[in-house]
Amino acid sequence: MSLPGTSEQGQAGQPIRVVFACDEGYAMPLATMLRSLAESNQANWPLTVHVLSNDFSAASRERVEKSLPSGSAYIQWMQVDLMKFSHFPTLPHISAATYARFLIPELFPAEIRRVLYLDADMLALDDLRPVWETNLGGKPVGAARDVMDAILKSGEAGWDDVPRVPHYFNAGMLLMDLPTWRAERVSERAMDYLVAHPKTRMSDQDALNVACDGRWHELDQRWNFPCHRSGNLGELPAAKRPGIAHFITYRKPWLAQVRSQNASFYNQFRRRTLYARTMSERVRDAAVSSAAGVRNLLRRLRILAEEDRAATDTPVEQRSSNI
Ligand SMILES: [Mn+2]
Repeated sequence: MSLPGTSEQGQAGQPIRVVFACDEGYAMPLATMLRSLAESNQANWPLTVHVLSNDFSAASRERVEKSLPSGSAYIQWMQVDLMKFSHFPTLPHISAATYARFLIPELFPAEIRRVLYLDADMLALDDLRPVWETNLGGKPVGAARDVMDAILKSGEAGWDDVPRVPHYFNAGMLLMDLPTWRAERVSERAMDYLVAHPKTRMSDQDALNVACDGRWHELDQRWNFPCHRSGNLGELPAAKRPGIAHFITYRKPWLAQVRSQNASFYNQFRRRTLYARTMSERVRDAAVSSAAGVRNLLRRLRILAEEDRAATDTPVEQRSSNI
């Protein structure tokens, strides 16, 4: 039961407040995500957006702001010190900025009770009002299940360094109830986990899953839809499109070398920002993508040839060495 005046009831009609945490190196994906967010949330203009970063130049801030339709959002840039996370693990496609989400509860004043944290490697494709107004049932966070959840439950080998929780969520979209998060010391307990398990596979996401074990509200996966192997979003009928598409793993649709099926879908949004690719960048991307395609083809042909050889060769033990 939620009482009048609690954060649950207080969200109806309240402005949507979104938080991102990213470095300047992610300015283009941030601008593209914000563009998609603004375009799919006209009913919610002006959106309130906070960007937490260690380092984001004035020129890049301006370029991100000018990538949005005028009047669509108010952006507050918040400088955060990520030094205290410098000893925590990162991956090639995950920077220390990922830990900035642990700071969110201490950065906002008491009157702000709820924020929607989002990764910048996403596109918002629908009005966020329904997810924003979700009743969290007194839990500190709402999140959607991660693709890892099914892998862990299947008992597949090779994932021993991911914590075993009953259900495993993706930390790229977190609907945070700040008073409850603070009261349950979620950030502190997540950091304790990282100190005790510095080699945990999914770093901050593992830590948040442990800290929120049994204490997270499950949101529909359409609000954090994993897009690494799911085909071309542009080909989905409108009714099946996710509310928020999340380009998980290293397969980012803006990287020509990964040949993402969503590259052109992503570009529909990117090209309306000040980070639209120039003609020479498009030519370079086409060349990079083609070269990666040829390398893929060669690799597949090599595998086929090896399979063929294995099937027709005499057994290894009967072969004489020719070295
Ligand atoms: Mn992400």
